Amino acid sequence: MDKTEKLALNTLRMLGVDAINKANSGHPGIVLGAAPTIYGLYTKHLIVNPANPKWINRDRFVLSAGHGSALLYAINHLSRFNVDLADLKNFRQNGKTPGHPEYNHADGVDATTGPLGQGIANAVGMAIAEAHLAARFNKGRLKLVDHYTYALCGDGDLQEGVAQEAISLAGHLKLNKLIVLFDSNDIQLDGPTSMATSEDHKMRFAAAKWNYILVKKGTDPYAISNAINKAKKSDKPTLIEIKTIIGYGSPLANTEAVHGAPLGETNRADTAKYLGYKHEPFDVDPDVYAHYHKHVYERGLKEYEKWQSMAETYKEKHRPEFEMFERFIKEDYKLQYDDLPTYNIGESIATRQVSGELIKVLSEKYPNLIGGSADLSSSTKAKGVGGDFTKDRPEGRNINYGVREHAMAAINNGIALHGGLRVFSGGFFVFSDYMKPAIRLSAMMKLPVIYIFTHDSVMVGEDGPTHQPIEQLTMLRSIPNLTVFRPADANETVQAWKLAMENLDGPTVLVLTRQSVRNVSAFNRSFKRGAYVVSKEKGKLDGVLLASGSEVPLAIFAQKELENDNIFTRVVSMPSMEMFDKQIDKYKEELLPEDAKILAIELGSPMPWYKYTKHVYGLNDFGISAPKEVVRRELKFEVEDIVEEYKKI
Ligand SMILES: Cc1ncc(C[n+]2csc(CCOP(=O)(O)OP(=O)(O)O)c2C)c(N)n1
Ligand SMILES: [Mg+2]
Repeated sequence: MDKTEKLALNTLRMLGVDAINKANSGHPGIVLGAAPTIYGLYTKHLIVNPANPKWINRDRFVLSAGHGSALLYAINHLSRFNVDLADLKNFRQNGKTPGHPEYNHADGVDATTGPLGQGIANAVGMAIAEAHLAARFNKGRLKLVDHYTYALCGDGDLQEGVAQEAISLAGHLKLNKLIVLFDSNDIQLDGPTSMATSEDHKMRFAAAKWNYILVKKGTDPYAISNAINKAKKSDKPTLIEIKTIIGYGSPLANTEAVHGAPLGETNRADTAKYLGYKHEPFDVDPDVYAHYHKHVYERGLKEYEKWQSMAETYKEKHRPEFEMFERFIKEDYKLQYDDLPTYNIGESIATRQVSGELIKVLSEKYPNLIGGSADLSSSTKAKGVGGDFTKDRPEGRNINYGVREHAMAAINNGIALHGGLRVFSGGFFVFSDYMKPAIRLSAMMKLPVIYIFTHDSVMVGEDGPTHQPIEQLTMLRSIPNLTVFRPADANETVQAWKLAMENLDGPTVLVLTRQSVRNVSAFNRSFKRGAYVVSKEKGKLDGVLLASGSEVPLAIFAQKELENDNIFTRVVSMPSMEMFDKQIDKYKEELLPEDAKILAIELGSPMPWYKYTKHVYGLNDFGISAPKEVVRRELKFEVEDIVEEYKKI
């Protein structure tokens, strides 16, 4: 490395260290150790355009080891993304540079990371999106989509289960444009990795059908760059294990003490001395800016301009395809109710079945809709159209995630982050527990992903309590910015799917039945308000039966029984608490009058309903393994039980 290169690399290190010192909080170990990796990647490989940071064909970079945020902000500053010195000085202080990288704060952050392991799966999702879009749109040498996806991970990322799920699928799918850089320093938060693992990474990745490359000298950006060159030639995804020293150059190097505590003044001074770095904190040499400008900014800009002129040619030669591509990117689709099927009142059908039929219809309207299930598509009916997405047929729109729920959710976050595609997943509702960490991140990142969960209550029956959800609705309804629908019947399912497709500001969950339910609703303009009167009182209002999902038809039967005793109730269907909670008070009060008796009914934990009423009929225990009719009887969810409960009030 020449003098400027050395200074550029050390500036990257020290900007991170100084931001952490100023904040008196952060993780300098990875900054000092992995800076050569990031330097090698950004100055010699990564193709980005900081002036157009969302350019669809940019290379993606996911900092899976999110605790290295200071390193990402430092390189993004030097690369002229919209992170200025003031933002670096304001690290972790409620601004553009949060403690862990957050999507949609500063540019140049392709994913919110920090929960270890997730980022690797996000990167797998991005690589899937790239492969799929490339197969759908590229024409010979005219390649609208043709980029790499990189991730930087640490020891901790690779210890997480979600990473292994994603690694396994990536190897199977031969996602050869995925390159994971492993900051292998043999130290983690509590001490040496040897306290917790003896894994052989080479054998592990070989077993998953990955290409594996070892870089022994992790201080040498050229060695790292060469490894990336080799990785680009592989027909498999590549793990580059880069041996590094945590806290390189500092007196605390190679110890866990440097993982997550600021260096402080003295150690900063010693580190600078070791590195031969003479600049004060946040004083960047003009040569360093010029260096990054040339090797990241201008190099990227050139590629961007090449892509643009290629895209012009593409547009001339293949106008319909180009227009379709633009619609994919802009998510420029509109749906009318006339486009969707309707179901007759009185018919019985499982809502999962309705959802399966809708996916086929919606896939016509939305040619960018892709997704699949975690080995349950025959049960969940959540199956993409156009055949399977495979290594030989990446244009297929059905993804077989395997029994990998957690990675399925995290991969779908990656697909959504990539842009250009709408994505859904399917699984058993009870196993939403396996996906919670990734669902939380889709909500935090406001990603418009769709989660289909079927087998939504103890009415699953014989499979028993392990497969019978109880507390899952409570869990999901407590996640901010997540919209949960539990439609009552076929027509509500159609309306929920429509709103899910129209929700571009966050994830939507559809909670569907395994068993047939009687269709009791017609299209209702108030459905989108989250709750509405599905069956009016036939006389002077005595009270309200408030329910969701399969308990709505049940409530309507109870309403009829009560009428025989001249007790007139109103049945309110509440498919979505989140939507209802956003309504104006007047609507809420009209629907659920303050002085009315309200009985909420749901086959699940009663907890979420107490904000609407103190009378809740739910389940406070696990279910039982028995035919669903027996379960209903044993758990007292027959019509007469509801009637009796209401009369008690
Ligand atoms: C899911 C999850 N669990 C725990 C943590 C807390 N945590 C952050 S970094 C870290 C250690 C990671 O070790 P490694 O990846 O080797 O990073 P290094 O110490 O080398 O920087 C832990 C436990 C986390 N961020 N995410
Ligand atoms: Mg480590």
